[in-house]
Amino acid sequence: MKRSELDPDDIHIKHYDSPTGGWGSLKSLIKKAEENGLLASDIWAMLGEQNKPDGFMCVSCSWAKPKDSGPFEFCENGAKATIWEHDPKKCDPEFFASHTISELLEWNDHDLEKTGRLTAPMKYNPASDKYEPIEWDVAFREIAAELKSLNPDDVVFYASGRASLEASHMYQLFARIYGSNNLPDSSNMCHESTSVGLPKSIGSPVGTVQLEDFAECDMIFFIGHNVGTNAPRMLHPLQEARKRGVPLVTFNPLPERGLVRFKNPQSPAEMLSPGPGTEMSSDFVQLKAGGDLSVLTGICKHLLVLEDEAQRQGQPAILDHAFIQEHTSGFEEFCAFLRAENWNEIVTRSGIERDEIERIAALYASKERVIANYGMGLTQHREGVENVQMLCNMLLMRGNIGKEGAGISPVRGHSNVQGQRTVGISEKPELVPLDKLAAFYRFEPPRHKGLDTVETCQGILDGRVKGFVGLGGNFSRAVPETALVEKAWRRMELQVQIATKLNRNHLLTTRATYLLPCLGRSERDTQVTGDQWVSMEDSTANIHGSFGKRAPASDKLMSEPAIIAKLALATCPEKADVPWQAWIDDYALVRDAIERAYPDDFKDFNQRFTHPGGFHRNIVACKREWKTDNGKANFITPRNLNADPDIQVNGKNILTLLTIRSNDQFNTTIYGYDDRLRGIHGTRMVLLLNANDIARLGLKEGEMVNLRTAVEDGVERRVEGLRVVSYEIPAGNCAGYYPELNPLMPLFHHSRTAHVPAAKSIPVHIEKAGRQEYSAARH
Ligand SMILES: Nc1nc2c(c(=O)[nH]1)N[C@H]1C(S)=C(S)[C@@H](COP(=O)(O)OP(=O)(O)OC[C@H]3O[C@@H](n4cnc5c(=O)[nH]c(N)nc54)[C@H](O)[C@@H]3O)O[C@H]1N2
Ligand SMILES: Nc1nc2c(c(=O)[nH]1)N[C@H]1C(S)=C(S)[C@@H](COP(=O)(O)OP(=O)(O)OC[C@H]3O[C@@H](n4cnc5c(=O)[nH]c(N)nc54)[C@H](O)[C@@H]3O)O[C@H]1N2
Ligand SMILES: [Mo]
Repeated sequence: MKRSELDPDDIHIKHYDSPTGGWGSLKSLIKKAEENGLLASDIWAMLGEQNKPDGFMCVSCSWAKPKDSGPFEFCENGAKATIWEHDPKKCDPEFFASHTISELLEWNDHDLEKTGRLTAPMKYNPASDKYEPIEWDVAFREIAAELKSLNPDDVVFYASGRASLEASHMYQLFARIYGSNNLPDSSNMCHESTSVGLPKSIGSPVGTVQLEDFAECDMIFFIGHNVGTNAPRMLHPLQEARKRGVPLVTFNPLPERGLVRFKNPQSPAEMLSPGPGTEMSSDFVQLKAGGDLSVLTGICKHLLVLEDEAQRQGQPAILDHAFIQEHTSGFEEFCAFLRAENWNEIVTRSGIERDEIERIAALYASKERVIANYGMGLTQHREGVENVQMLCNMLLMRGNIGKEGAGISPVRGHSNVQGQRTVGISEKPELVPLDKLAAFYRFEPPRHKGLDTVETCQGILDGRVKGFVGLGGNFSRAVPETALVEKAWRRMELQVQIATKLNRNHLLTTRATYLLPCLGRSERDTQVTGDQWVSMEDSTANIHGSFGKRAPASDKLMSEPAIIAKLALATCPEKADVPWQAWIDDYALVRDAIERAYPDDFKDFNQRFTHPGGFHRNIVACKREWKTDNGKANFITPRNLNADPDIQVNGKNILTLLTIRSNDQFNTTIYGYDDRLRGIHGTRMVLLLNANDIARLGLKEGEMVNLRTAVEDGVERRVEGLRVVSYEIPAGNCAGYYPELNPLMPLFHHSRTAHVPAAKSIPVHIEKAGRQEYSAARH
């Protein structure tokens, strides 16, 4: 088998103006299933189990699962993820016997994962340059010996956000007993800006909105999230709100289809009606990337003007004075900042006119119960934390936190990324109940801060990090500075990857490299006490049970909890008193352990987690109790409106690149080469540009260009071979796909305080294939 070459004749770009969902969604799904060799009857049986109280929780996004589910509770992309996991093809020892790693390194991401499910534990043999089978017990013994030969501080235990609460709690305990707090997870590249920003604002690292609030709200903000692709089930509550006439105000540089029109593929009435579907955004604010801080400041600034006017005219107040007085701190300083900011700067930085911002502010001022949702467009900036806190400020001004139908709603990524942090996967020891763990299991956990994702990359580049254990994910492909990280990766001593499918990270072999295949979530997990349940936490802090019923892809697979426990038993059984074997036998005991460590959040865990709709963690900000240092919700004043100090637009030929996901991928997992909702087919190597920029730079649609990072630090970062596509994107911005464009992201280009890579604002130059730089001056 050779890696597939894309046929240039298959590439076509055309405007897509149908609704999200609808027949396009069903067609895309059926095509995907057929490509994977699945029968229609299998698919429907499997999808009927998805997101049900007695079935498995979707492996795609983390959006809330309703109590009263219909016969099918899935979306196009959740179904794709399930189909992808349920791949009848096998990436088995025979496959590895016939391909060297050097050869596989030439394959692309799509083709690597398309080889199918990993079926047996493998170890890399440098002599043959191949992965070769190894017995589980031998693998555990050898990995333990390797781990023991390393300094625990030099080993990183990464988690990608998918593993269950049970596996995650066991994983962090194993790492800490071994002696390491190096527990970064994908959240470090994602919503860490939320986890760092919200606790200072409202004393909670997670949002305050629940599914029921959508039925009560009278206005919705939707900021920097591509819901039609990345959390499509969320379109249902949004659509219901729209049908009630609730305004939905979107901030996004791209006119994402899901935020324009939607037809519910699970509603026969809608599918059969010829209409264009529901209009999703009532107001689409197509701001420049990084312009959110400015628009939000403008809205807040105008609220003060409206308040002054209301007072002058003896009208009801615009601000919620009682709430501000009783519950908040920092309002005076924040007002002084708002009054001092000038409109010219707000308009220039956001690209949005003052009267438009004032109109949105007036709309907001007229509503009583407002929800603000947001995603990567807000968090993946140098000032991502400030962005999140500014959104909080706006909500606090009108008391929109801690009341029904209102609140802040970070839309998380991976299906259990929020839960992993809840049960102890964190490099920040102050967030973990270490004293309790020490007392329960009689060991001394390390107390110093561990490495986060950016620091791990730095450690790999410096040669300080010597071992990497991955609980899922494709770390080297997802991080910034990919080219340098990949090169340095091979200098490590040890790599252990627990995974379901082969990816590029697995091919970056280190001195000792092990690939441990695990069960997927939809698969039956049988242990001595019977088939096991696991659990996860969704974006709205509800905990759900998940029960896999499908036959495992291979009888050699082990579950994630079992792999972790066996690693712990082989590596450091003497260092602590943990009933690892009993935990493998019965995961209910792990849930008891979680409840013991986190009694407030997990009260009666085993009794409650299989209830329809799950149970809500005890998020006290929802009740207006603030677990902040001063016991108040805080207005936090940003330093200035510059969302990105690396973007010095000192020449017109520097553009701001935002890296985005297509409708045919799950992070680094590439399902295919079509981005139906953006009208791009047959290729991912595109650069979306404003028509005026194309003309200004003397480019032509369809022309091939290269991108080079516009940062002068002695490192050359370049991605070649991108096709110019004219797109409705603000002038000065351009967009292309992650992970292909990750080599352009400098490692230092991240949120100052949360260290989230600033993937939505990378300064770039466009070059012609001959490496001649394009500048406005020359053309
Ligand atoms: N099918 C599918 N589902 C997924 C994933 C997937 O890859 N595929 N990934 C999962 C994960 S881990 C995550 S974190 C989420 C990601 O889901 P999203 O948060 O939607 O992330 P992105 O796809 O990166 O898109 C970010 C959106 O922000 C916009 N944007 C970019 N820059 C700015 C800006 O400066 N301001 C504003 N206001 N908007 C901006 C982009 O145009 C885009 O619409 O989805 C999860 N769900
Ligand atoms: N430029 C740019 N970079 C980004 C982003 C961006 O928007 N732009 N987004 C960032 C974000 S939000 C995130 S979350 C990260 C994602 O980074 P990661 O979480 O590291 O990457 P994924 O692509 O989700 O990981 C896919 C792999 O997980 C494994 N896997 C799948 N299912 C399972 C399972 O059930 N168990 C186990 N053990 N393994 C499994 C498979 O082997 C698969 O190849 O990327 C970040 N990087
Ligand atoms: Mo994410």
